Amino acid sequence: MPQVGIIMGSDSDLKVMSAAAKFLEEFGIGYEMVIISAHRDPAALTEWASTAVSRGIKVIIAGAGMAAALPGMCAALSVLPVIGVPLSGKNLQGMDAVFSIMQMPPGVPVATVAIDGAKNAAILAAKILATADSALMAKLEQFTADQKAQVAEKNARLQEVGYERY
Ligand code: RP5
Repeated sequence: MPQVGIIMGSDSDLKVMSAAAKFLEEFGIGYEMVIISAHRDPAALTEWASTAVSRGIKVIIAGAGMAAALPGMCAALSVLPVIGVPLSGKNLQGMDAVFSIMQMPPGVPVATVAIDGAKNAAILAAKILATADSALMAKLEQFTADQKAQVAEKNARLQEVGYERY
């Protein structure tokens, strides 16, 4: 049963957004993934976002580039938490999308991750789901501990071999 809805404005967004799907798969979190454009097909977006709750979706991850209306419109059309992923790849390297997605009016929040930060969007979605899922919380605690161990390993190697041989 999908708990996360991953939506993007174009197939040109897919390469970056696939990092979100990959993380959710690693964590055993069901998701659906769709390409729907807010500007090119607003009716399809309205249908998808306004029925997300009834499909069992709990968090929406929305990636878009350029004018990037998609995350904001998902937040307008659904009460679900929306995580926006500003995408680069066009002329302004994602600065256009990041400002668009961040600047939501009061009352309609979108949590915005870094430009092309699809993996972090999935981690944040997992953290939201984990507040009501203790098994998932335990997996995230392990994930955090693993990351910490990796940094310690890197530092130990640096101390051992020095920066030139690292
Ligand atoms: C946005 O416009 C999409 O999210 C995409 O990042 C960008 C350009 O889309 P394409 O022209 O590549 O289809 O709506």
